[in-house]
Amino acid sequence: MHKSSNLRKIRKSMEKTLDPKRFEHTLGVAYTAAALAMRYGEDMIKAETAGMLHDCAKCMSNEKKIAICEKHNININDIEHQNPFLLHAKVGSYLAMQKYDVHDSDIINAILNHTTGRPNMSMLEKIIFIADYIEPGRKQAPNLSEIRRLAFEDLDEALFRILGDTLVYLDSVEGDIDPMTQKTYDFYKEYIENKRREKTDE
Ligand code: DGI
Ligand code: FE
Ligand code: FE
Repeated sequence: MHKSSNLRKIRKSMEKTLDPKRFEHTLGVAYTAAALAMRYGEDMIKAETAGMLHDCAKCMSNEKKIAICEKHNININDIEHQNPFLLHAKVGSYLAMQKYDVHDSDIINAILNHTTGRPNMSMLEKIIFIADYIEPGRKQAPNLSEIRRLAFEDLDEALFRILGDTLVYLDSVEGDIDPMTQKTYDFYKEYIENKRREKTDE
């Protein structure tokens, strides 16, 4: 199947399975991801596909997400047990393969890691992680206009700002921190420090 014809089908499925607000957000992420792909020379169709599918499991009950994980041997950690909404990324990546016929591992990883991130993300994974945070429909986060600008100037700086602001937010609401969220922050803290140092040494 041609990549872009699958994309049209996926868009229709998302319109049916997501609630209207989540569908609006999804379109925002898909188009923002495509714009970032233009900026950074990444495959636009891949970016749009990953954006279109990233929250495909978001409007499913917690019971159903847990049932899918148990049925298909997808590991659920303690934090995910306590905060089952986190599972929408793992379940979403599974559905992307099984239900939406997407087999590109970079797209699957971008869906899988879109909530917590992971150390050493690919360009596409960073694009989806960032697009999710900055898409035009997002309103609550602090520093949004600065991060939106930064996203088109330096992807890693934008990523690091989002990771830091997310930890501050989770601390303020006393949310449990997934070990992967912390690992991702620690990795990019060191990564950014090295990158900034290299820049000033030039
Ligand atoms: O699905 P979306 O709302 O579009 O976005 P998302 O999948 O990035 O989820 C965003 C929420 O996830 C946001 O409120 C921060 C939260 N989050 C990210 N990492 C963690 C986390 N929540 C908990 N409890 N623990 C984490 O490690
Ligand atoms: Fe999400
Ligand atoms: Fe999202």
